[in-house]
Parts: sequence; C-alpha cells; structure tokens
Amino acid sequence: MKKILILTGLLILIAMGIIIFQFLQMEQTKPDNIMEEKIIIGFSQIGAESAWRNRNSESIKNAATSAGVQLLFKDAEQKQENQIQALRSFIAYQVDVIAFVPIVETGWDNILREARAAGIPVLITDRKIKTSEEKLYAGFIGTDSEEEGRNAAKFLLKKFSKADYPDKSKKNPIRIVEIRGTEGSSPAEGRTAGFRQGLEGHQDFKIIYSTSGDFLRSKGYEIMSKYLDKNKKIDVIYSHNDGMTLGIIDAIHEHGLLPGKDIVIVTIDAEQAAIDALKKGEINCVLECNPNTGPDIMSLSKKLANGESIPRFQHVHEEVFTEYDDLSSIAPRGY
Ligand code: GZL
Repeated sequence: MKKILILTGLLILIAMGIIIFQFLQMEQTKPDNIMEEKIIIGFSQIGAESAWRNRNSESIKNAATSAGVQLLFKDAEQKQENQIQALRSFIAYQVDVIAFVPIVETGWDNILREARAAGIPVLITDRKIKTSEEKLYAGFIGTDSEEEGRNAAKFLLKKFSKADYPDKSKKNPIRIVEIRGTEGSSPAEGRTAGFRQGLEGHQDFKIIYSTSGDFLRSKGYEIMSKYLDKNKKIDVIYSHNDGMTLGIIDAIHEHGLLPGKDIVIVTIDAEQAAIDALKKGEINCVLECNPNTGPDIMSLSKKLANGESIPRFQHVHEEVFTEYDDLSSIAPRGY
C-alpha cells in the first residue's frame, strides 16, 4: 500500500513538472499574432532642401514601417521654430521617443528640458547640437562632418602633388573657393573646420573665397555664376554638398570652362548625379555622407523606449570616391 502511495506521488510530481516546463516554453515563444504595444516615435525632419535629405526621410519612414513603429513625422520646412513646435507637440502627445535632425547647432536647451521633464528620451540624428547640459539628450547617430572635410583636403594634397596635374606644374598658390552648407549647421561647421585641419601646414593652398550656399542647388549656381563673372582664376572648388555642386557645374559650363579639368571639384554626399559626374570627369572627388540611417534610428529608439542606454555618439560608415578609383565598382546610390 505504502509503495503505491509513493509511486502515485512521484507520478503526480513528474506530470506537474512537465506542465510547468511546457507553460514556461509557451511564455518564451509568445505567438507573434499577439499585438505588442507599438512604440511611438516623434520625428522632426528639417525639410527637403536636397536629394540627400529626401533620401534620409525615405530611409526613416521605410525603417519605421519595417520595425513596426508608429512614426509621427513632421517636416519643419527649414525653420527651427517649426522644429521646436513639433517637439512640443510630441511631448503633449506623450510619444515614447523623440528623434530629430537639428537644423542648426544651438537653441535647443529649453525644449530638451521640457522633453526631459516629460520623461521622454531624445535621439539626435544627422546633425549635432551644442547644449549647456550634455545629458539633455540620450545620444547621436549620423555622419562625421569634420572627417569629410579632412578627406577633402587629403584628396587635394594628393591631386596637386601628382606629376600628372594638367598643366604639369604645381600652381602656387592653389586658389580654392569654398561653398559652405547652411550657416550654423554642424555639417557646415564640421566640413569647414575639417578642411582647414587637413590643409594645415600646406601654405601653397589658399582659400580665396568662402560663402554659404545653404545646401541649395539654386544658390550654388547663383554664387558661382556671379563669382566667375568677376574672376575666373580658380583652381579648386570645395562644395559642402552635391546639390550645390550640380548648380556650380552648370555655372562653370556657362562660363566656357571645363569642370573637373579647368577647375578641380570636390563635393560631399555621393548622390547618383555626383557619381555620374565623377565618372564623366566633371567632378574629381566625391565624399560619401550616408543618408541611410533609418534602420539604426529605429533600433536605437526601441532601446530608449525600453529604458536601455545607447552609445553617446555613433558615426555611420562612409566611403571616399576619387578620379583615381575604379569607378565602375561604385554601387548605385539609390537616390
Ligand atoms: C549632412 C546633411 C546635409 C547634406 C546635405 O549630414 O545634414 O544636409 O550634406 C543636406 O545634402 O541638405
């Protein structure tokens, strides 16, 4: 009798163990048809000033769809006040995460304090900001504008040191015109500073004119057209984005000069039109600035929404394409 009772008890214990194990297994593999609450991200984009910006917006929207994130996307039409309004509306809506491209570096402290008071983490993307308190935002993901500027200088040092320079002699000084991006934006600041760092100690390079074209093709054309009306003695144009460069190339053609030959051209972004011009010999160096940050923004935002920390600064991978490369191997740019 006693043996039967012990055996029965053992069988009950084994059965209970199997049931508990199966229950735990079920928790681990929750059927994916159970709707997880969607993370809500408020995203403020600066506008649509260039092909690069449009590609960046497309990358973010596509990534949000793939990640199953609810994206509140607002276009600021190039105005900081519209961005601040957008961020305030995201706070009122109590989004899980705020992400945005700061059109300029300064003027964000107050709205970031409001987000912090509301307990909403902020991810800065593409362009950087200057704040009085570093902890006002969780982290940054984007491109390294200073490195882009240094790489522009590095190409020129190579170009003008090579014996095959068109007029077979090294010009002295090498006269550089710089067309900068939006005043006060981190890419314009970084590309300006990095370029000068790269030319430091090379006295034969002289920046004879530098002005802002606001990353706009129309302004690149207008500035270069007016400059060439007065002075055609330029050896290099360093343009902070391909949009302005395409306008600059039009102006150079209209003034009877050959872009890429009479005037060496260095540009940043690597949109397809610039790569095509590089292949045609109208541009000499294209520095990639990677717009495809959507997937990274979504994975970082999900971490923030789950209360996890993220890297303070994350720079995306970028290539350098020059006239010395095998240009047939450049992958299509997608924009
Ligand atoms: C750079 C980005 C710049 C691009 C331009 O990170 O902010 O803005 O270089 C764009 O094409 O308008």
